[in-house]
Amino acid sequence: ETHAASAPDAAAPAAETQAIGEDVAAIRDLILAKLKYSVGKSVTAASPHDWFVATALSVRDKVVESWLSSIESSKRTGRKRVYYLSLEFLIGRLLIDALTNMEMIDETRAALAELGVDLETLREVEDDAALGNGGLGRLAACFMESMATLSIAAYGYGIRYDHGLFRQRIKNGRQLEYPEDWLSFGNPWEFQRPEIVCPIGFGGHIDTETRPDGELRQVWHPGETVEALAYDTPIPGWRGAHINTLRLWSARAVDPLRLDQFNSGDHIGALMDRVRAESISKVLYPGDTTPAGQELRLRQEFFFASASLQDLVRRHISLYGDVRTLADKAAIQLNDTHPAIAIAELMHILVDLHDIPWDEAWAITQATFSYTNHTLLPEALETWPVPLMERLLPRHMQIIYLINALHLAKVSGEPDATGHRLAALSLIDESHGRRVRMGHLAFLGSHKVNGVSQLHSDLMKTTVFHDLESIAPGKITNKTNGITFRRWLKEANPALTSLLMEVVGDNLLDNAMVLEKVAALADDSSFQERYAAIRRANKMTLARLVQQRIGVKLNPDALFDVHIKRIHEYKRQVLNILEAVAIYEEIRAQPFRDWIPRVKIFAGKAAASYTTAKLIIQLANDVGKVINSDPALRGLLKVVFLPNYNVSLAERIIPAADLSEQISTAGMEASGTGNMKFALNGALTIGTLDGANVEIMEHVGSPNIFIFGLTADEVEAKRSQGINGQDAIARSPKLSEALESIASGVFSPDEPHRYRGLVDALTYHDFFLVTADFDAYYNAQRAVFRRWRDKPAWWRSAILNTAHMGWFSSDRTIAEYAEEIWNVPVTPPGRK
Ligand code: NTF
Repeated sequence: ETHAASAPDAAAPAAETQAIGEDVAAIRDLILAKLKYSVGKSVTAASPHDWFVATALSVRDKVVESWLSSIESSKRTGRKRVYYLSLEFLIGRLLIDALTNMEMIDETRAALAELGVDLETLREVEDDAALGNGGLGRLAACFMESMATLSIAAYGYGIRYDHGLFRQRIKNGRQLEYPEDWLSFGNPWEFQRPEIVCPIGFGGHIDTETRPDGELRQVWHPGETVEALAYDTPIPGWRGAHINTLRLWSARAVDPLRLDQFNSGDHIGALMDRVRAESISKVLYPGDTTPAGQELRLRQEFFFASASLQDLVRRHISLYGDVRTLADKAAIQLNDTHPAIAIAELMHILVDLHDIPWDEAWAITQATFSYTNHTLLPEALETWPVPLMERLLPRHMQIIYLINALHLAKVSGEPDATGHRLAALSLIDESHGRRVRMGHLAFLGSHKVNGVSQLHSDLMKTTVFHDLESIAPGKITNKTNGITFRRWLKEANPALTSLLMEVVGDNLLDNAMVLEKVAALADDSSFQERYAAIRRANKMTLARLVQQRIGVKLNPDALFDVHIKRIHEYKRQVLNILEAVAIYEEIRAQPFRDWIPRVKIFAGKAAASYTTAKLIIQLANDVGKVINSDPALRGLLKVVFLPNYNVSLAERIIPAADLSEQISTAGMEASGTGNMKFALNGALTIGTLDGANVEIMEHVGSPNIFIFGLTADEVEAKRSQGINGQDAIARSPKLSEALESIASGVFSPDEPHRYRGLVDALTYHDFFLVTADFDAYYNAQRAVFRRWRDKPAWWRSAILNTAHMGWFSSDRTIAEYAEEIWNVPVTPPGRK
């Protein structure tokens, strides 16, 4: 019933205006009703937050309408469901997202305007749902949106943390962590489901019983039980045709308090069980440097894996009556190893609770599960101490032993089954205490295992999963990551989206591949001008935000060189800072050369316990402080660190970036997804041949990306010769000067030796090969400058980046998972 804007008959535009007018009035009235009856405020008393809630509730009504019919239709058609298990969903804000996908944004903006309320103000008062750390969690959020867009009947399962990722403040250049409190004003998007509660056991003992048929059965009697309570958030796909559910579990005690204890005067002791139970869903990623922290993390993993498995098995049985058909009707995707204990939990459910014979249960399990690996970093590969598992999950530990025994029995018959090989294949790592390898468990319990870029998937086969791959050739596949264009193009950069739609048509968000049409305009000077004007406006907006937040004034005509992501040594923020220092010294030496004004923008959080990463944050801030206040630079170089990086800040920064820093040590960044967001929005990338950068280069063309540095193979070869940086430093005067000034306290006059250790590490033990890549990086930056001076050439490259990024839509990624891993159909969006 939509009226095509291009309809040839003259009556159409009038009819459309009228329809929109009616919509606007209806939306306005609905918002007013929500404000009054749900928020309980009058128009005169309402705060921006009240208006936000009223608006959210009004769009939520439309979402729910479509949600209920999606659920009904999945039931009716008996469709296979996808369950995405993830300890992280880094969602960000939802208001603009819901309005966009329900195609209500213009009408709602107009309705609010009639009420004297600005939608942009409401956008800003929503707290980010920051239930994730970085790329892995954000990927889960993009995937939820794309699964709904493609009408896949999917559920996301995770934890409803009371406190998401910490809030970062910078004081005297240093990171401080504060608790984040996203629920303090309530959450208008979620529905509590008090009737959906799963008991979660821990500890206790196991009895052996004899079943009526004479077989033995293991019965687990947990020593402690907590409850998982469901909260559902509807996730609308593009155009609102299909809505999925994100079901997050909150932990609570079976008994809210011990009344006898309370009445006898022990008011705090009476709440102990409750505090212990609730601590499970209290915070995202509790510090795991202590044994108590490690135990809590394992409790979180089992808590949500068990609740999710109980829930989906219950659903399957109520629909189909027989748990043995589970794999036909359910695909469970493990987002990294965090939910891998679900494999043992499903075996427990099938074998212990449903009396399914072991071999059949194992076949069902393998056919149901698949696993995505997101990192090869050894410190991130999860292992759990056997004694901890035995204490916390005694039955699951038994099951893991049995899986391992059968697995090793199968391979020990092979001719090459040396002790060394069996040790590498075992689920139990015996090399430093006995530990359960969760990656091995995830691999064995799955029918498919995937990496997140071609390079990463290839490296999986030659490194951590080398031995397992040899006994299951073909199990490892690649699914290169993607991003949702609804959020990262339309919502973050509406002006650019409109321009692109003028060229490619308004189905851009239905089929991102139509972006290719933009390539024909890469050299068109009037198109370049419009493209550049939009980007300049975005830079002005960001400049205002920077001024507000940290009081530094930016020149919007400077090159915005942006490095935003978690702070980690392998991501090499230090390499970027070193280049800033080198340029700083050069400008001071020759202040009147034709320098290009440039702003280096950093943002990102360091794990609270990661000392070196925190020192890197301090270095960026210290360097910025000196550079930004040096009058000799005449504003030619600025270095800023924006505090509290999160999804909503990324939505502001990315559309304003000219240069995207993707400079990890090759072989270490599994994929990257920020790299895709930047290139789509028209930033050029300076990067190594790492992760998805390789595929971005293949798509945008090597002239339109600045690739430098050692390749993954060269990194490996170089490391095997030693990682001393002295030679590289000696060969590069710029590098040695930059290091020398940092080490001598030029940027830390209050504590001259602050960075001595950091510089020593680079000099003598440069594992991330910063020194080895410095000159190549420096030269790549000079190539960037040459391109920047030639504006038509720059804009040509930027436009070609945008034009060729369609393949990196998460719709493409999800369609691949659906076809090659889950075996479920997809329905592309489009006008009904
Ligand atoms: C991250 N992994 C990788 O570091 C990124 O390269 C990748 O883009 C994302 O996953 C999404 O696949 C993690 O966050 C973790 F936790 F695995 F280290």
